[in-house]
Amino acid sequence: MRTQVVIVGAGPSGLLLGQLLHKAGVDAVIVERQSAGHVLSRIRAGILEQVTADLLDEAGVGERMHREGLVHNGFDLLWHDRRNRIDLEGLTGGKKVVCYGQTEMTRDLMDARRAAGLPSYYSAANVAVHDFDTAHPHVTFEHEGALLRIDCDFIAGCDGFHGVCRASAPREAIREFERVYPFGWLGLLSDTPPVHHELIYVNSPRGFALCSQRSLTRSRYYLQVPLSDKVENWSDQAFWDELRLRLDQPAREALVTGPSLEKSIAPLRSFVTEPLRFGRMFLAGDAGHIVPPTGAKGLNLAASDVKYLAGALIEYYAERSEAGIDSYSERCLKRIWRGERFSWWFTQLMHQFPEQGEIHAKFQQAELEYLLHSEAGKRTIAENYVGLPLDFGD
Ligand code: FAS
Ligand code: PHB
Repeated sequence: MRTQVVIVGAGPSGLLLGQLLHKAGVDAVIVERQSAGHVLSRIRAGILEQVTADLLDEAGVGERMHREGLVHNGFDLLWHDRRNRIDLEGLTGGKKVVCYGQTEMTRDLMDARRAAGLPSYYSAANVAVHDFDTAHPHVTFEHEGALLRIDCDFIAGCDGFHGVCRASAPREAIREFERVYPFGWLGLLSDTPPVHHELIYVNSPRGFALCSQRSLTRSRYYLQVPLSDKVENWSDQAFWDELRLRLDQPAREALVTGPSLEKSIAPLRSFVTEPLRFGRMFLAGDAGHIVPPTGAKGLNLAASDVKYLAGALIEYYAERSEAGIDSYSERCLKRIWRGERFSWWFTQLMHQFPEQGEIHAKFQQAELEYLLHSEAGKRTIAENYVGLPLDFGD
């Protein structure tokens, strides 16, 4: 079998890349380790930057996001029992974010791919990438008992943090930068109305909390928990009780609790791979980088990688130019490092770090007091949260 691009991974990165390439007449096959149902069962990101929302429109899958997504003009930062609204729209000259779950975005992309009859292999086992340092790469995998091989021009490694593509890059050609945080996020999804019409990020002495949402009837909450914690240690009641202790009185009164639809603990890390290109194999999304979700950047950085990669591959086939391919890694990494920096900084600002001693709490207090009493301070939060322009700093 032969195609132009093999995309490894059917998460948002792989599916969005497949859709953008299809719209431009570039053939691609997606090879995914899990079943489609398993991919859709993951509960992950919830906030889309305008760049990501625009990409969904460009891919022809933005209709339900516009119908069901919730446009947010700001969010609250709760600290010392005081709400401080970050007016995203006012501080960034009109920019906003869209609250639309990653699961729904993935579903929209899967539906579009299926409707177009595009080739995807789910439940593919032992996926391996070969000869990407030559002009004739190929991918092998087992599917329904058969060993398959797909020859291609390019391989897009959209297979996430635990994927095979980054792991297959020559060790001497790769640099990895990592910081692991000494806590995780315990997330709970419930069919209850959100506690507030916008998100509430909480810096509480008991730990970070986040009140987010998926719709007007479905909420997503997070609590900072020790890395040693286990989700089975947390009954729904224990979760709601701890969340209440971290909220202010108006939120406690507004909180509607209910049974969890999903509950899980996600570890937090900052991670970047350099470069993102190895011959004819490219890494995009979580395959190349990970951020702590505090800044809502993970999915959005994946989307900008895909925008650059789709543009480079389309340019190659349309103009036989390798300019976009040659600049792919450098262009992505500039934006990735800005997203990594903001995600790390906002995580440091909003979480408890007891192991860093009392002085860290004092620095945090001084920084929050400055930021929340300064127009410039709030603007720096707002312009990073809505997403810096793609050509920022060019
Ligand atoms: P993904 O990991 O989503 O997808 C990779 C795909 O590749 C998966 O379907 C996987 O099964 C497949 N794959 C892996 N190995 C393979 C192989 N060998 N062969 C074939 N396929 C293979 N971001 C936010 O902005 N906000 C959040 O709140 C947030 N919460 C998160 C919680 C968790 C637990 C995790 C892990 C991430 C979270 N993220 C969050 C980040 C997340 O949204 C990612 O940024 C997003 O999923 C990136 O999408 P992909 O790059 O497609 O990677
Ligand atoms: C979410 O809704 O899952 C979410 C929102 C904002 C974040 C992280 C997660 O910063």
